Amino acid sequence: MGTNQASQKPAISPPTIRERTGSIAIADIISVLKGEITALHIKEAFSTEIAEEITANFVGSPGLRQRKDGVPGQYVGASHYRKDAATYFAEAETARPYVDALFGDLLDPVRALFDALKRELQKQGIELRLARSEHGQANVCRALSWCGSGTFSLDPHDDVAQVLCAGEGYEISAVAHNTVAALNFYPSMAEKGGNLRLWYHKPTVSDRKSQGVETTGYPYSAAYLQDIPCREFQLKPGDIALIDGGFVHGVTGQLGNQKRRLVLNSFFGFARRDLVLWWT
Ligand SMILES: O=C(O)CCC(=O)C(=O)O
Ligand SMILES: [Fe+2]
Repeated sequence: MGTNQASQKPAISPPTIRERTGSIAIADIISVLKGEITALHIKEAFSTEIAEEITANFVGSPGLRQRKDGVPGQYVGASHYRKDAATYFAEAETARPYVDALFGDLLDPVRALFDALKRELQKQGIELRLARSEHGQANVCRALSWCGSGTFSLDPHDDVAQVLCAGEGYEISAVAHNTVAALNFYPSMAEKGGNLRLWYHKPTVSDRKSQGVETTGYPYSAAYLQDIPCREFQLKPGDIALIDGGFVHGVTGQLGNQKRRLVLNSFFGFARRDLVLWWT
């Protein structure tokens, strides 16, 4: 008998989803970190003024680059995806002034969240810090504008494979055994589309192997996902989405050419009981 197709059907994990308007609560962030909440969508979480300033600074940034790693997009900052630690941390150091400049003279809302979470975790005897190596330290966020064409502007993927397979010199690999929380701030959205779609499925290592995405978690095919229920978050500038990055997710295609979709993204999770690492 050949491979039993039935046994390879992807398992469905019903998510716990919270949506609300206003400020993000530290307790909810910790619930995502602990795997109690799958996705948290906060509408109008930061001001339009900050959103517009970040977007203008991104568009005019001298640090704006085109991704060349097979994921279509433009960015400011550094991504650890498919990079060894020496390359990633060196890039993070080089990009830091450009990432900082995205916020101009305004308060950086991502750093404000990082600082608030750090204070709360400290009270619980848990350290929160940026991932680091002898080559440098991660930045608090990276800015990305996805430009894939077709059904998705960012293809369906999970954020765990790249952490699990991060390789030599990284301290983040340990986080892959816990929840990899993916934090997204949205300063700008396209007129239509650009929704964050979350499938109710958390791939295992063998699921990834079967799909040929063991080390990247990217991209999952339409055929693989076709029978899995999903949910879409319709985002507006000023929204935050915080998800368990182990669930398959992607960004739907965008329509309209007046506005570009922009996300500030970071990852964090428990490396040890008393240590939460943060990186991009
Ligand atoms: O842009 C988004 O909404 C999601 C970004 C994302 O999934 C990622 O950077 O891994
Ligand atoms: Fe992701």
